[in-house]
Amino acid sequence: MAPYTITYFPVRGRCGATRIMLSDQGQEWKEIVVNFEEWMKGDLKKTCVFGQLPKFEDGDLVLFQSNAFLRHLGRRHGAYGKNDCEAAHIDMFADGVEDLRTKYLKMIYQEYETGKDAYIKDLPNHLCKFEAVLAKNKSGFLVGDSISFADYSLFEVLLNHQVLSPTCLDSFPALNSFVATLSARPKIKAFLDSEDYKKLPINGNGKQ
Ligand code: 0HH
Repeated sequence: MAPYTITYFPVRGRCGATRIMLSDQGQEWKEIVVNFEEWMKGDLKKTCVFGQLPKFEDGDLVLFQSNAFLRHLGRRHGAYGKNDCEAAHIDMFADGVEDLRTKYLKMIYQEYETGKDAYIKDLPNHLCKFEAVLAKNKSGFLVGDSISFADYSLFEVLLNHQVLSPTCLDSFPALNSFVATLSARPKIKAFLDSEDYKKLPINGNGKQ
């Protein structure tokens, strides 16, 4: 039986990075898909610690907050650095990715029509920070010489941005290479090619 369960709406949304990480780590998981009508009944919402999905279960452990899922999986599967200093840097970069994700989601859900062009124009100012980190570290990962949950999170955010603006990584060789390398990891490639991945929209409002 799969040890992990994701309960979420039928979107990639805030579970995109978790699913990519689980795939790459060779893990199986069960999906419980919650549709709009079911959610609006309100019963499930009442059981969610912050009144929101996604929910992640690892046996008896029940988690909310998608970045907590990534951190938990990082600890479980050796993707949280080799020591406390690496872990601290991984946290730092994961929070940097979260800042970019939050800006992206605000644009997608609140100001797509009015703010998309300005968002894309400003994007290099955010991407250049991650470019500098990857160019400096040289291992192909954000921290140390092995993959961490922050890498999966950055990768997934970059995939979404390439849908928003297909040329957005063109002037960032390290980011381009990062996306190419992670996309080619066999288990990630198989997941990205799967119907399970392709059938889900990135966001819940049809914007991308
Ligand atoms: N910080 C949290 C995390 O990272 C944020 C969770 C969150 O925003 O886990 N949850 C939203 C859904 S994510 C939520 O529960 C956006 C996907 C939208 C998909 C369509 C939703 C259709 C059903 C209403 N939102 C519902 C709510 O707050 O009542």
